[in-house]
Amino acid sequence: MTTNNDQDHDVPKDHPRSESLKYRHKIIEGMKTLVVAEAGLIAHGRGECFDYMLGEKTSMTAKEAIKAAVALLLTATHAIISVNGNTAALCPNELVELSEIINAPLEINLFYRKEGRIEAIKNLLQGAGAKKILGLDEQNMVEIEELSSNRRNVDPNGIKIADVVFVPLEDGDRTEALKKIGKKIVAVDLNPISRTSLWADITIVDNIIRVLPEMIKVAKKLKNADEKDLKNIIERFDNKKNIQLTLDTIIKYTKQQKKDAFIKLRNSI
Ligand code: PTJ
Repeated sequence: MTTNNDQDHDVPKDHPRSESLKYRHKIIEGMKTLVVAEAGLIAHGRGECFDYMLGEKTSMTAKEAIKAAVALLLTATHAIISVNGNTAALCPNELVELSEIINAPLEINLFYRKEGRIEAIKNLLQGAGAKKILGLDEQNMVEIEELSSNRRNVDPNGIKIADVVFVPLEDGDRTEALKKIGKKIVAVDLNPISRTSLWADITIVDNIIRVLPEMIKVAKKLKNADEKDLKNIIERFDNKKNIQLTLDTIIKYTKQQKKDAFIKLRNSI
């Protein structure tokens, strides 16, 4: 019998949910090293719940959103990737790789400020190969007045001057505030009806652990595409319609589960 009594977070490979547990433990380890805020554990659990309802896979609608998001980031004058604790803990290598391919700097921007967190995330990103990280010099931050949370302090060479901001796992008020000051927002949020999802220009409803590798793949393909073709991709994308189709996917999947769940259980006894 496999146990995890020692709490060392080694996940048995044959565990039916080993993939999900692996990421859960990354979040827990991240909290111990200050990368992740305590509330980040709750945010992750909320995400897991929505992921279940999407069948824990990237939908066609998410793929459409990813393509449009990459096109928007590639055509931006100043694109920036905003990094919080959960995203850094889950996929530091992918953040660095995407940042290099699309030429968009990483800026650490936290909702929950706590002594040592910025340093911990900086070290993690540098360990993953990041050469340049913005949002480190707390003395030289500027404020976004429209925003009351800690996230209002931004780097004068990053989010402040960006025309397109990529905000994985966001809390709603910042997306709204950034939109109000004219930024275009690309969001990743497993909750299709969060305020972030509804306010963003392009909402990718999928798990960040699947989104970043897919964005990297698409970015490699689109990097040398004509500007005209990239603009066409952006223009053809309709975020509202995409979110509605995603909700249809969730409804369809849940209905299917209603039929299948107990059959699976019966067959495995
Ligand atoms: O590191 P900090 O201090 O900047 O804080 C980061 C968190 C995520 C704790 C903070 O931004 C927060 O509290 O966010 P919320 O308001 O809980 O929103 C997070 C959203 O991300 C929720 O809608 C979740 O469903 C979603 N989410 C959680 N995990 C994932 C996710 N979306 C995509 N991929 C995930 N792995």
